[in-house]
Amino acid sequence: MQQRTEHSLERLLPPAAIAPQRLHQAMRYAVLGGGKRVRPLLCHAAGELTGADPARLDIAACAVELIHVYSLVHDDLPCMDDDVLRRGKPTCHVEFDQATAMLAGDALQPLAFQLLAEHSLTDEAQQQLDMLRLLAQAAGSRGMAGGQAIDLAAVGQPLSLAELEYMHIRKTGALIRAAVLLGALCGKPLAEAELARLDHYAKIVGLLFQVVDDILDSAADTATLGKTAGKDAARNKPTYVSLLGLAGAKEKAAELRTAAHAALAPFGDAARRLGELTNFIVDRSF
Ligand code: GRG
Repeated sequence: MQQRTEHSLERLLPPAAIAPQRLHQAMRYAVLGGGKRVRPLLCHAAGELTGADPARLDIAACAVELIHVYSLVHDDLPCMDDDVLRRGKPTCHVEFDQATAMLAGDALQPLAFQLLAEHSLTDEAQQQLDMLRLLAQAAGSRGMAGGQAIDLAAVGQPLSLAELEYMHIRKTGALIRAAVLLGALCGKPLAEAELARLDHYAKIVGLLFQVVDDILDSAADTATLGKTAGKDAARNKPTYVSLLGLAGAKEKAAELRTAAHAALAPFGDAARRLGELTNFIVDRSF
């Protein structure tokens, strides 16, 4: 499935030979050939739940991934996290230059919405509008961008667990939630209670992803992560590990895994892929 996403992204990104070449090269450099593609995988798995057409899911999955990559490119800039390594290769502004990296992120973001607007992704027109709104909200000031603002303001500040959670629900969780919901919306409409249950799962898995990311950042090395390890501790950034300890963070991840599976249980076998992905996310850290 990662291969499938890679091919779709390759096809949907502007060709490097078309002007402005350097900008298109930077966009392709940032997006292609790396990353775990967790969000596209979640999108496809959620689409399985509602019987969605995989070709439609490809588009929704790529839209979410483009927003994710834009956030990584901007996050790595010197004015934010100032990092030189991402997905095992030099960050976009190191490989190109800061202005090009900024523009690459700026161009990836609207491309995501263009994809959602110009492809038919569901038989229900209202569901397609819901998808556009959900992705916009997830990326915006009350979602990922807002979470990033809270994160930047928190460096060196003692945060409580509740405050840390508030930040991560937005910074990382919002887009992961959008990946799940967009995938589900590509298929047959879910009953209100089912959609609420899937949304509950999506919120849990978003948080779970961040707890695991904190565990990995504290425990794995740079070569394994493909990005600079131990940065959170070095910058005195609050994390689940700094607040709960490594064992406490692992316990939290285990609790969230159980809650995620409980949310999926009533869907039965239709949610099997989502269950497997939940385990994949957690098992990266154990
Ligand atoms: C610049 C608006 C703006 C937002 C940036 C998500 C984010 C906000 C920054 C990324 C920094 C970071 C390391 C966040 C922790 C969790 C996270 C999103 C990790 C990266 O996602 P993965 O592990 O990366 O899915 P790959 O490379 O596998 O796609």
